[in-house]
Amino acid sequence: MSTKRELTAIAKNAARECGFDLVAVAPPQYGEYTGSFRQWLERGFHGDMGYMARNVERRIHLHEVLPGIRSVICLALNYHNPGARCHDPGVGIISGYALNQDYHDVMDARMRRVVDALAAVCPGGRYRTYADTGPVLEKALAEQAGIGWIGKHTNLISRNIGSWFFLGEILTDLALEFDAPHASFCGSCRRCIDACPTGAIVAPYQLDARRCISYLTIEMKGSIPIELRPLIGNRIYGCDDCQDVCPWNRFARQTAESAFLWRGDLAAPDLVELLSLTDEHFRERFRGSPIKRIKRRGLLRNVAVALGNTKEPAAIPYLEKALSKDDPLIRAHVAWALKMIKEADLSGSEPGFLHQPR
Ligand code: B12
Ligand code: SF4
Repeated sequence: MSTKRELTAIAKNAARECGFDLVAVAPPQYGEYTGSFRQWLERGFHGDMGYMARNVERRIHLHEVLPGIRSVICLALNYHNPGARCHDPGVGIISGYALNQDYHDVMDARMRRVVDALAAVCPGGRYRTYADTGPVLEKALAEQAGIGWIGKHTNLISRNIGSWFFLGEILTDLALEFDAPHASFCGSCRRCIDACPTGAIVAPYQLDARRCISYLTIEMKGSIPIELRPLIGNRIYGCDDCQDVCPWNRFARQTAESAFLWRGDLAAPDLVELLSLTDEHFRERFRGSPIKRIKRRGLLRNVAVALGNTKEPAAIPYLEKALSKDDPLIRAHVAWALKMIKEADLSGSEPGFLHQPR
């Protein structure tokens, strides 16, 4: 029979051997975070993410997720690719976390191995794993475990590795040693708030998801609000601006996980080429990538907005072609893009540079 200390060491050693960058243990409760979460929902900041508003009691009471829960093992896996970003307006920007394979699969496989190491010494233990896959407030748990602190942009930041990492948790009924919660090191800095293109960080630590480009380009399935489209620029999947400007990301280093090393064709995808993707090409190109989640329909909607924002008349023939035969959601965004470009052309404003399709 292993002691609490021995079990904690087994879990942490297994996590490090599986390649996790950070590991720490939290008690299974949320304390004051539940109040902030309820307020966020009351203000409607979750928008169309119905899953956040469903089963609220389950999300704030961990024992409803795993009866008898006594500890939460919090894990972080770095996905950073320094210098992978291309700021050319003729290409789309894909957020750094989506430049290769889907992290849900990568995190899950690694967490299973940590569970196996614990189950080898505690076969009767109960375990449940999550990485953006279940009703848990992951950042609140990770802050309490001391993995890092919730920054003003609402992402978790580590003093050692910055904020470019995914979070995962192993909920268990084993009694483990808890780590100390992390203090905040944001100080008076407000760079993330000032850098946000859409003003989504409405106050420090409070994000109105309905304005966040990550929500608009990934989570929201319908029409993107017209007043927000020009602010999206050429971001076609997620957004990293608030983390790009964070001084703590000076300490970020290259990921050691080969599944997250950027795929060359995703670092600077040509907008016109993406606009011509068929369903079959989309499936082939984004197999195993998180981008497959938004389907061709969601991606082409975003690409149309980005093309409209280039204000480039050379895009008109490609957009007109897309207008003639596509899904109503894509057509509506393509029509908006054509309107933007034609209006800009009439007013004589400078177009952005558009790549010719290869
Ligand atoms: C819903 C969701 C979103 C939504 C809403 C984001 C949000 N801030 O809630 C949208 C679609 C916008 C989104 C975007 C992104 N997401 Co997201 N998302 C989630 C999800 C599923 C739930 C988050 C949640 O519970 N929100 C509820 C609100 C209330 O939480 P909150 O804003 O963090 O508020 C808390 C604190 O700010 C605090 N608080 C509130 N007020 C105050 C006031 C004070 C004074 C203080 C001290 C604290 C405080 O209390 C709140 C409750 O805990 C998690 C996975 C999970 N299950 O946890 C991933 C998760 C948070 N996302 C993640 C990522 C990577 C992203 C993006 C970076 C992706 C991208 N590049 O496009 C962006 C970042 C945008 C941003 N600035 O946050 C990672 C974050 C990893 C990290 N290092 O923190 C997570 C943990 C997924 C994972 N397993 O890795 N996401
Ligand atoms: S991800 Fe982009 S849009 Fe969302 S809060 Fe950060 S800077 Fe603003």
